[in-house]
Amino acid sequence: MAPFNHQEIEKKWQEVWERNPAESFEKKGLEEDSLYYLTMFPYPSGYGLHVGHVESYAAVDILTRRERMRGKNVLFPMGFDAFGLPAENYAIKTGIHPEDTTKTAMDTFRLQMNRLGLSFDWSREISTADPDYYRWTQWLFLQFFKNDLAYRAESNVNWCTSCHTVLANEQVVNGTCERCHSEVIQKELEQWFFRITKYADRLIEGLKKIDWPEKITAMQRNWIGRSEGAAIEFVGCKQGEEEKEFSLSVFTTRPDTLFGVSYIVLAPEHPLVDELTTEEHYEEVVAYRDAARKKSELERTQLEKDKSGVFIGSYARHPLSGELVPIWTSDYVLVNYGSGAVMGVPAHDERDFVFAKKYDLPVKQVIAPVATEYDGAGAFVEPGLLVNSGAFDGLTSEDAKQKITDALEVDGRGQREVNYRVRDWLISRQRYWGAPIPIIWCEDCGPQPVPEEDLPVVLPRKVDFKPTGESPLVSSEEFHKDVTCPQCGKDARRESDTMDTFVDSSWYYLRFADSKNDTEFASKDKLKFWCPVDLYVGGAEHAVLHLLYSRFFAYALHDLGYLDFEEPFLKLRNQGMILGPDGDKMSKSKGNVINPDDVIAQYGADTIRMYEMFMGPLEDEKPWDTNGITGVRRFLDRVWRLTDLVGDSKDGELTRELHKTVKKVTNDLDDMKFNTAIAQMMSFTNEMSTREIIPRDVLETFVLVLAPFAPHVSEEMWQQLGHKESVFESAWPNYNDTLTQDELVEVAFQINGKLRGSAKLARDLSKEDAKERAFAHENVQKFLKEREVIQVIYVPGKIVNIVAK
Ligand code: ANZ
Ligand code: ZN
Repeated sequence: MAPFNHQEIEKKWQEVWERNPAESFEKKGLEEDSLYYLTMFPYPSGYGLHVGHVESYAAVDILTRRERMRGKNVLFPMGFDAFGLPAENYAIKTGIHPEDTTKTAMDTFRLQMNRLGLSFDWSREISTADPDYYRWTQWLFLQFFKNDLAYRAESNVNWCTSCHTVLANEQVVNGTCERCHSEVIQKELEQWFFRITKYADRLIEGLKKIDWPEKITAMQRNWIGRSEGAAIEFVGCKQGEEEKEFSLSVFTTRPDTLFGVSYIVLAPEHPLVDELTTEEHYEEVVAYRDAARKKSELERTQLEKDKSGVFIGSYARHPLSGELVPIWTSDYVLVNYGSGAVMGVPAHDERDFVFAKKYDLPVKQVIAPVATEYDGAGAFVEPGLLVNSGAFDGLTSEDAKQKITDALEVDGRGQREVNYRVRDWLISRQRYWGAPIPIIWCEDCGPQPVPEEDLPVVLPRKVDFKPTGESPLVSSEEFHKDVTCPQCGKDARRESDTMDTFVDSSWYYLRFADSKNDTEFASKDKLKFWCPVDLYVGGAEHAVLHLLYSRFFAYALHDLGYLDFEEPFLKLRNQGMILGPDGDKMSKSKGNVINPDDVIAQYGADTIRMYEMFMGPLEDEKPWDTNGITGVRRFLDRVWRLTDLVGDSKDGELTRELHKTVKKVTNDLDDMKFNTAIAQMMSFTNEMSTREIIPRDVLETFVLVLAPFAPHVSEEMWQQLGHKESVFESAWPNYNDTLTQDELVEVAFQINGKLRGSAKLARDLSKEDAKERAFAHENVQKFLKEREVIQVIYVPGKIVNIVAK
């Protein structure tokens, strides 16, 4: 029998599946029988699909097809995250409109996905750049606006010097732009924000309810960064001709160290710097502040970075001891965290220690280690017992935190406070290719929401793309200026910023539930039927962007009464990165990029699907291996040739192996262990290949198990085996558990070569288990007594020999 012609059979079956999507893939079902499986929808880049996309799509397609064979009704949709900067930057360079490049790219992606035999439900396809979609993105913005979850504020924002737009904190990576890696500077600008901070606590709490990789939940927890502590009021005293006092609040997570304060630091931008700087120090302070403004947040806060600062001439009075400590300004204190002021405790904080050593400030120990002694060589940052702290001496750090805060609270010199690292989400962008923010600016009435019946606010096609720092939409007279105030009817201007594309992707999974609805973003019934998502698969790079924003959206929409759940993605798994054959990250410049189209053309869709699942655990990083690809193709060829060997016969051993295989694949798929499931199928195929005749039922059952992995070959074999219906119309096979048990054999237990007992054990029992059985044997225990065991030799299926002194 010739090797199968993948081009021929793939084309044949993809056409059939496309013609009968409902019959092939969608079964009617009850809500309890319905699952929602999702992979992160792609940005349709001009480069087309890469092997990393294939990895997550193939994995979820396999699970989807398997669940459908189990009678489940699985929603497995696909669409495009179509707005975004690459298409706009390309337009600036070439003049080709983003709408056109995006459309071409989406056509390519769709074609490539179909060539992989992915069973997406294309009837629900969405594109976030489609007015039918962004109409609802805008509508959601308006709900947030009306409920005080979207607001406009002036603040110090991240500005990318090359993209000419503001960025959310989540898009600044090591002080550079997440997209183009250019420098990010701070600018004082008025922008639109979503009030994600309102949900900080619930977004932390909710992490306990979902089945996500620990790494991702930890990243979200850190990003939200909840800190419990106290705001403590010092009194800033300005001396001179005119004595003045100011209340100076610091935020600390360590109120137990209050008696160790030897100075106060204000952020350079703190308003009290102006009030408290004495004339003598004025020039130096202003120069310092100007220098600080040019640094990025990362430069300012990194532990390793040299600390700098200047004394501003005034002193602060300690709330409990009444002592006066000098006030400094330093850029290691950030203005927008806590109160922008810190109490310096050099003995117990590393940054403060470095600062105090540099400027010769006192180091006062107030916490003693429980077991060791403080040597003064660095900061002792652990909790311990209080010393040099007056009435609080002897308390543990934990107790002292409470007692000291209580003492401060009595007369209002401090109170408990929780701070969060996360900032509100800055969502306005001064760019073209995004959803317009549906707001109209009126000189008299201020920002007015566009009436819902006027949605969508359509992105005009004709604009000047050149980035100027202002949105390109300003260049469209018709869009920007031909507009009246919905409130008073006066001439007005339309908001020209567009939304961060992460707004589009924060709710797309909801639209899939009801993607054609033109009266609601999705109907309550459909949302209830399909959502939340049961399984979500995508890259780990979205840990704090998309995955945090989507959770915020779901919580907010839940509270506004649109959703009956809070968590959008019940189970999350990340696929690991596929590296080039050289073990490096794939990149055009290194020339190590594998194009899935080439692999499909040469080896077939079934081969690339199975190979990528066989490379290793889904979540691992793994290099491409061309030998591996040919190995998988050879395996499929071998399976294919088995059709010739089918006959009427019985084969007890093969049947037993078959049941083992069904069991292993079933359980491995439940655990998403694709590689070990495939390894079992391979070893079973080797076993079948040794036979002259293979019982028909054995091969048929095997084809059913193989089908989700290699749908084309399986469908073709199924037809050759005489079936009229699609293999995917058949039920996933059951296994007989007693048949999967290993055969038991008599194993001898020896001590120094003398027989002391025996037991019936599985032929391939592990050494650990076999040892355990031997040591548990009564007679072995009797002869072993207190003797020292030197070695245990195990020959599976034969003996366990204990060597003892
Ligand atoms: C005194 C102290 C003593 C502190 C000690 C720590 C250890 P997290 O966990 O990040 O919330 N801090 C407060 N506001 C700050 C700001 N705007 N910029 C830089 N640092 C700031 O850290 C809270 C701690 O960071 C606070 O507790 C404060 O230093 C500092 F043994 O206060 B601590
Ligand atoms: Zn008006």
